[in-house]
Amino acid sequence: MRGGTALGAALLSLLTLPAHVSPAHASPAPPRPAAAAVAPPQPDLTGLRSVLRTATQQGAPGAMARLDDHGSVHRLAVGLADRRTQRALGAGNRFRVGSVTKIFSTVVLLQLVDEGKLSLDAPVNRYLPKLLPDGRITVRHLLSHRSGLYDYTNDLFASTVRGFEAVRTRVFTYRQLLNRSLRHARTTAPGGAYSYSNTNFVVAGMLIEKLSGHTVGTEYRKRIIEPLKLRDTFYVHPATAIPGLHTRGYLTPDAPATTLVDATRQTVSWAQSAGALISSTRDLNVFLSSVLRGRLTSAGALTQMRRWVPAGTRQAYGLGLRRRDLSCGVSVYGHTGAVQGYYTYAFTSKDGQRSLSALANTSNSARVHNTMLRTLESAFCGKATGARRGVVLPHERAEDIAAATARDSAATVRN
Ligand code: HEL
Repeated sequence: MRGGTALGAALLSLLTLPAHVSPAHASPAPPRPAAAAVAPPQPDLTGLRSVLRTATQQGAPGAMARLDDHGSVHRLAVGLADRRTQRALGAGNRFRVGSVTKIFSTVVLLQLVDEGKLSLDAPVNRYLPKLLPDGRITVRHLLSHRSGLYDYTNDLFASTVRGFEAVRTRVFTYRQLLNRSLRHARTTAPGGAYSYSNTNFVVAGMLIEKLSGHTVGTEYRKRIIEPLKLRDTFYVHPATAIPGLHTRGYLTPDAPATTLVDATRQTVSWAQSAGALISSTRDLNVFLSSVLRGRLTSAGALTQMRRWVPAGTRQAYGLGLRRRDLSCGVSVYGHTGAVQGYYTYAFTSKDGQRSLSALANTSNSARVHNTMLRTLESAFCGKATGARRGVVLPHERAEDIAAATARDSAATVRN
């Protein structure tokens, strides 16, 4: 860690401290010591390129990554952006980022906390009267996936291609999405164990719109996209096209050896504030580095964002933020995203000085997903990665409903 830079970032966050800073609230889990303090070894760019190539051999038409490391930039891209025209994937191509959107929604809400318009530990129903059937569910429960609200996408995408085609051009209201969740019993009591659910971030979107009086798209733009000069980041819902130069996205069907489905055009209305943003590896690196350096929220809000609850093997979840603990002892902070045709990986170091965003332009492939996770090992563990030292990295069970249907190493390349 570079003391001077960290001090500078801390001073900057103090200078930009909004008028209303929320007090620290009771933590759902004790602060985590040790591993987060390990400085990352040198990145392994050869290893990174090889991971991307492997992803393309496993069925992704293309894969790319961008590493921003203390001011140095490395861009890597292999394979195709468009299978029909055979256009090569370029490192600057835009794409759908899926649940990385959850960090944007969280930042907006934390800014509203900083402005005194929202309290993390207040019941959601205080701001949206009678919305939820359990008045004990708080804003913090939503953002840490501990509300117990059932994930309606489990039902929507039980059958991958059929489910996708049924929603591709649909436009949902938040209320319609929430109603789909409320047909089911809650998965935990409010404040119980982590249980990932898109429903939480649909309600987060409702809160943003209620408290700000604007659409989430307007709030992302005013509060994040414009201040950070993110030129590739768009919320176009319910439009179906990705603006400008982008990679197409190819959904892997459940049935083995069937043709990839071009899923590029869709409303992503089934996700909205839970996952409908478009961005680029550059913008995601700028954004995440800014979040972790405290440039978008008060220091107090960032502390809240990094209060962790256990969330699976070598993982924890804060507020809209994942922490992944890598094989070399380094922890990284960001989010993964899975939206039809696109797998996104966007993580940064504790000090925000090294950021890696990567994309494979396919989804619903456990094999490609597990390969792409290794981009983090190459970027933050370098040659010291546990895989190279013979440590077996856990083959990750995809956390979404893809887990139920995902094919593993028997998955085939489809042409
Ligand atoms: S799932 C996740 C990832 N998140 C969640 C969200 C997102 N994406 C979704 O909820 C989409 C689910 C369907 C995706 C689809 C595919 O792979 O294209 N799969 C199926 O239809 C399977 N039947 C937890 C992985 C995250 O990392 O946060 O993004």
